[in-house]
Amino acid sequence: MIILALDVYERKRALKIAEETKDYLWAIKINWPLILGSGIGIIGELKEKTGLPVIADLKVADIPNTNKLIAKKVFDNGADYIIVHGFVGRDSVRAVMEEGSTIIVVEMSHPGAEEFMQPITDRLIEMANELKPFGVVAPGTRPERIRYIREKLDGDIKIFTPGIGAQGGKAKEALKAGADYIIVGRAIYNADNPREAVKSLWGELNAED
Ligand code: 3DU
Repeated sequence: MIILALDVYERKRALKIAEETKDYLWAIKINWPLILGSGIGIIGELKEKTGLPVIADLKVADIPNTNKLIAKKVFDNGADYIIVHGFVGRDSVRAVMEEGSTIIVVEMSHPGAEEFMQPITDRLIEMANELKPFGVVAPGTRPERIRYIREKLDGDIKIFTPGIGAQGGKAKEALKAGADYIIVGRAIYNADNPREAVKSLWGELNAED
């Protein structure tokens, strides 16, 4: 249930951290920093090295045709899931879903998300319930919002929560509030020993209360 947000630029560093941490991960999430730094081929390399699913967190937010072109390229390169913004509307989201397994952002974890996103979260949840993506992204920094989103969201849609660790969110609280997967970046990849960092988080999550 732990997903590593592998936000480094360098291919070698990314592959090393992925290999060191893979035993404790459900998937690896990559974002623009790694794709811009190492190229789209990093998806296949990560999959080959770790055997884990790769989530392409590109937060695609464009017109349907451009969204589709981006999603197709990402899935052709081996990604298992893609993350898309919902606020661009159903047609743009559908265009991505036609290409492969999709995760829709319904609320972000940073303070600024309260400005424009939180006011439309209800409508994004409604859209998710209608389109039935694999999952949604909810803020790991706000357990009360995870609980709220879990209540309104169809039971078979998974909840992914970034914001754990460096942004202040607590893994156990997020899971208790209804998250299915927690996303952790800096707290693992910037640790002196990423393997120990993820192992200790895994141990904490699997310990009896
Ligand atoms: O803060 P961290 O270093 O643990 O990284 C969090 C990752 O999750 C990072 O890739 C960021 O772009 C992504 N993310 C959020 O942090 C918050 C969101 O609402 C959505 C994605």
